[in-house]
Amino acid sequence: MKPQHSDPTVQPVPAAVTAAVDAADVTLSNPKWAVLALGANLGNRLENLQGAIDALGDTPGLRVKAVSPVYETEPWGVEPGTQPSYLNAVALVKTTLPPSSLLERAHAVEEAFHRVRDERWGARTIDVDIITYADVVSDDPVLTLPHPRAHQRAFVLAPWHDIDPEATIPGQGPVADLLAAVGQDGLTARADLELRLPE
Ligand code: A4P
Ligand code: MG
Repeated sequence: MKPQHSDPTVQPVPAAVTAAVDAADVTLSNPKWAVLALGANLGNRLENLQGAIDALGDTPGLRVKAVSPVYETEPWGVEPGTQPSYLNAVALVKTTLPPSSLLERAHAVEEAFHRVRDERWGARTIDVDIITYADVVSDDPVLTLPHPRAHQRAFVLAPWHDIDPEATIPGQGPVADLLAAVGQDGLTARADLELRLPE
């Protein structure tokens, strides 16, 4: 069953978004694994995360294969007390979309949730970042792979480790080691909240 979006900041993904991605659905010969990090600290945060996962699952050429537990996390990169806390999670996807189309799709999903970009690291209804795409390494600022800050962030590493304990970040090392190095301060596992795979 699709989530009921009772919060005014949560909107169903318009058909136009899916249609726009159809045009960009350039297929590769074989699907690749990608790791997506999701974060929300405005509106109904859990519904926003679930809605984004469902919208990603509706993408031609993309299957959501695993969804992590949910963590409540202190905002990173801002003055303490100036932003609501986040809910963060990680999704493992398999996709025939090339990286640029996957980023386009991530942005379309963010826009469908009325995300407003007014300041860097500002509060947001939903953020969808690409953490890794196969073993691609790129320093292109439009799409930096792996995500340049993922290895420093417990709110990415902890949920990722939960669903793939053997994962590694190309150029950085095993997620388990990176998580041990950064620690889990500011993170609370929310066992009372659960995200579902798209139907
Ligand atoms: N971009 C480059 N590489 C990537 C990538 N691998 N994935 C570009 C996604 N986007 C990538 O992102 C800015 C630009 O980064 C995009 O135009 C894209 O082309 P954005 O989503 O518009 O803005 P942002 O997310 O505010 O900026 P940034 O620098 O990506 O922020 P971060 O690093 O993602 O941090 N605290 C907690 N507890 N939990 C969070 O989820 N998130 C942030 C955002 C800050 N603090 C947080 C959390
Ligand atoms: Mg982002």
